[in-house]
Amino acid sequence: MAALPNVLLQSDPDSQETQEWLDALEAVIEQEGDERAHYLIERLLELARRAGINLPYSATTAYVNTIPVEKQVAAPGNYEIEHRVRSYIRWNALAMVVRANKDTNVGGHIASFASSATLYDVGFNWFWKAPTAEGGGDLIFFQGHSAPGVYSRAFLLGRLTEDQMDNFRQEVDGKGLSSYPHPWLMPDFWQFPTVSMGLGPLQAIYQARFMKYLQDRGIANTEGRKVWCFIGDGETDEPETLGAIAMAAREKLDNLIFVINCNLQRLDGPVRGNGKIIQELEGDFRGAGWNVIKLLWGSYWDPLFAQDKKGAMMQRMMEIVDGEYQTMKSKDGAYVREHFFGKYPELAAMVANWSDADIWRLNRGGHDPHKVYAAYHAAANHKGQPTVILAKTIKGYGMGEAGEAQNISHQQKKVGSFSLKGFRDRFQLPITDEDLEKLPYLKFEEGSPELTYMRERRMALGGYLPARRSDAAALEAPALQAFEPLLKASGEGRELSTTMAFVRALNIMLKDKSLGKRVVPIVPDESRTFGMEGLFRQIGIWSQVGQNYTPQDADQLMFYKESKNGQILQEGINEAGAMCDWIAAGTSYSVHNEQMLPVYIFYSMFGFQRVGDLCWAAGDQRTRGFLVGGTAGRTTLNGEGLQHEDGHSHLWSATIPNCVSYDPTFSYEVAVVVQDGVRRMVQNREDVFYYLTVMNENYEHPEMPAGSEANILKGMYQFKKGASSNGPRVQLLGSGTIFREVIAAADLLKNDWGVEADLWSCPSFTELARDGAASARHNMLHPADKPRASHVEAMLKDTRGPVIASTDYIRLFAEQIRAFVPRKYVVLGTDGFGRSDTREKLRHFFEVDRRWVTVAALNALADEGTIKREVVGQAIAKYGLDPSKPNPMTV
Ligand SMILES: Cc1ncc(C[n+]2csc(CCOP(=O)(O)OP(=O)(O)O)c2C)c(N)n1
Ligand SMILES: [Mg+2]
Repeated sequence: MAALPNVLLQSDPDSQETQEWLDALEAVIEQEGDERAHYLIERLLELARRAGINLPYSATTAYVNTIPVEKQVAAPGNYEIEHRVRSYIRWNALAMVVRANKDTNVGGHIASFASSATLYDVGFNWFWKAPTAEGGGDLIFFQGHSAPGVYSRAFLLGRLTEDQMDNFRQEVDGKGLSSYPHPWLMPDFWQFPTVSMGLGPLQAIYQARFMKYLQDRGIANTEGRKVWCFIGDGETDEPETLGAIAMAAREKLDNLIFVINCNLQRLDGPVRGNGKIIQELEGDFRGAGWNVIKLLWGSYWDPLFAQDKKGAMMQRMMEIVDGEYQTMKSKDGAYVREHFFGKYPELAAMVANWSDADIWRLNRGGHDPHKVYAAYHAAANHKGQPTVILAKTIKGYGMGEAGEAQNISHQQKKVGSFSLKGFRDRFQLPITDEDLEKLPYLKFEEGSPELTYMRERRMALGGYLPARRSDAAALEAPALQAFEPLLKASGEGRELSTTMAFVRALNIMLKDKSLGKRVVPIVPDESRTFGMEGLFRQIGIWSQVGQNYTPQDADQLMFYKESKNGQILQEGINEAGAMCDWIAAGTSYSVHNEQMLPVYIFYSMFGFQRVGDLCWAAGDQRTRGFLVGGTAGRTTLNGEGLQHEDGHSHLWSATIPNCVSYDPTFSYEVAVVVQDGVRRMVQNREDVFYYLTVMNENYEHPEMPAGSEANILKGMYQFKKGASSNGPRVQLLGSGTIFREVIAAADLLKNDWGVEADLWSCPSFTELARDGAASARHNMLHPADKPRASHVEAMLKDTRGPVIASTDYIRLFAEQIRAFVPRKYVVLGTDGFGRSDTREKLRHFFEVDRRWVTVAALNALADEGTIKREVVGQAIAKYGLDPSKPNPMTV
């Protein structure tokens, strides 16, 4: 498509007429105000469009500040003091990184915070409320690489010691400061882990919306509280950063402010060297429905704009691409004179009497506290839309030759003495030449105007930030008896799936007096898949606007009910968003001082595998709640095939240290695990979360073997003991629906081969493995003590015969316990790509069904020498297994 003509760049055939129109508009703006002017322009556009004039949509505006000087709200406060404070903060942030790297090689970043110091300072001084008895305070997502700046401020305020500052990134001995925001490592300080780029902004949106949910449901008053999210311009390349911005606008999240630090650089080089990141983002956000505030130029430019009657300077600003803007800031005033002003005579004339130093002083918006204040003020008071502030800054501001606006800025963690001197002089720091090399931390004395000012500002805003709370009141968990229907046998001919069992458990929780209101069911458009549609009517789907239509199924008992105080978060086909809902609800005990219990049920294949990094962030953030992988297992989902059949989510979940996972077979296992999860999370307030896989295969459920609760939770209990005999014997292990094949294999072994089997249900190979590893570690470190037996050993020690496990997951899942099995151990699993077929055929294909378990058991007995090898061949023949069957791994 040919480029559309840019009418503004065409020569003006009738400049007098143009001027008349402009004058008329100017007069309207002056006399009747913005709204009237807006109205008139809209009417003109409407007329033009009706007349068939092609007016291409433009979501971008000129490359200038959105807030004109005359509309700038004046910053209160004492500029000089704030500047001195900020200069100290800048210095300490630099010093802590350089000092940490003198003796160790632990890294750290100087340039990111150097570019955003003012953006943070204005927020800390004037906008960000800390939680108090009256209100929960604002939520701040700090850019991970700017952590040194946040520590530096905390140090000046006496919240951190010099010793801690010197242990930046040295976390192991327990007195260091974490490299990035990590609630796990600094639980009283950081709220949100942000350094996996893109996850901060995505989570910020859902945190903002969850605040509205809490408000609508009458659980917490979140009115007036804001979410401020700091983002790197390079970080906007992440699909997660921009992926949910349309939702933020649709939901009118005016409690959400994105501050994008547009220093034009990422790690390797420019973000959009040949374009303009700010213009691109302006279009993206405005198009999505956000209020966009561009903060490009600092106050020193204002007099030049006032002279720029014909728009030549604006034109020049638009012509230049980011790569060039970056280069200019790595040079000097003379270079800017030549390359920026030199292009047009009228521009050159504007600065003809200026020195190069004057030109160099022309600042960018994000470094001007007055303009930053005005932008924040506008953002904080904007109604009906989220706001994004696009702040133009310089990466490595103040680093001079050591890394100001250079492509190496991001990685620079050493600063030579020449640059240190430059930094000191630029920020007028009281450090002598001799002391410079020692990189002393600067502090304001007790009683000094600066320290007093800093403290007063924070006290006016409720206290220090960042700060993380963790003392929300405990809730009482329902007793196991509350889940009684699930503990009993389902009854002859009454079949149900573990999914149905879980939904019943959920219903029991929802009806619980203390817990019910706190449960947050979350679904990404899969309620019907899991038979949860009954909940729509029962507790409603939350919507800020209620239900402005008659649902198609209004005449049905279980109609699709949206409501303002609905409880379900129906996220649409959006697993990442649903995961963020879950994190927001699961961290509410800290963020809002209100315990909630999120239960997010998803298609297990689209869980950990799809949003694994968010699951990791959830662990870091100490999220509490249930993740439920429905239609789990490689062979249990009838049909669907390769991209749906999960044979490995339990390996993902096992990688997260505070994730407790189970693969239950029977409804009583579900009940025991759920009850204990609730008890641990909301009653004991342990920072763990649960992952349960549930299946949609219907079968009868037996009654819980008496007294098995504790062992179910440990991950292994005796389901049934074989008859006592002196003949060959095996131990059969299994989990999930495949445990039923294992039970059937015990019958085949007995009836066809005279082999007795003891049956062990293993609801959690992962918990078993963790316990085994902990016992082994203990024993190694306490050689003189009586060795501690792992649970697996304790269960199997008085038994006889080889141990065979079969599951619906890949072998590694059950392999986890190999080291703790006291005898020969054989594992069957579903390694290979899934595919669609009947359960029976798939279980045969993956070699995990009763016949394969039987053959594997016989083979293990033959290996032991307990039975003759030929029995194995007889079994293969008897069960019709084809020895030349291809390996499922390869087909
Ligand atoms: C998901 C992810 N990918 C890569 C990185 C490595 N990384 C750290 S900072 C950075 C560049 C950041 O650039 P920008 O977002 O512009 O932030 P700035 O430091 O310029 O403010 C990269 C690639 C990361 N932290 N997370
Ligand atoms: Mg950047």
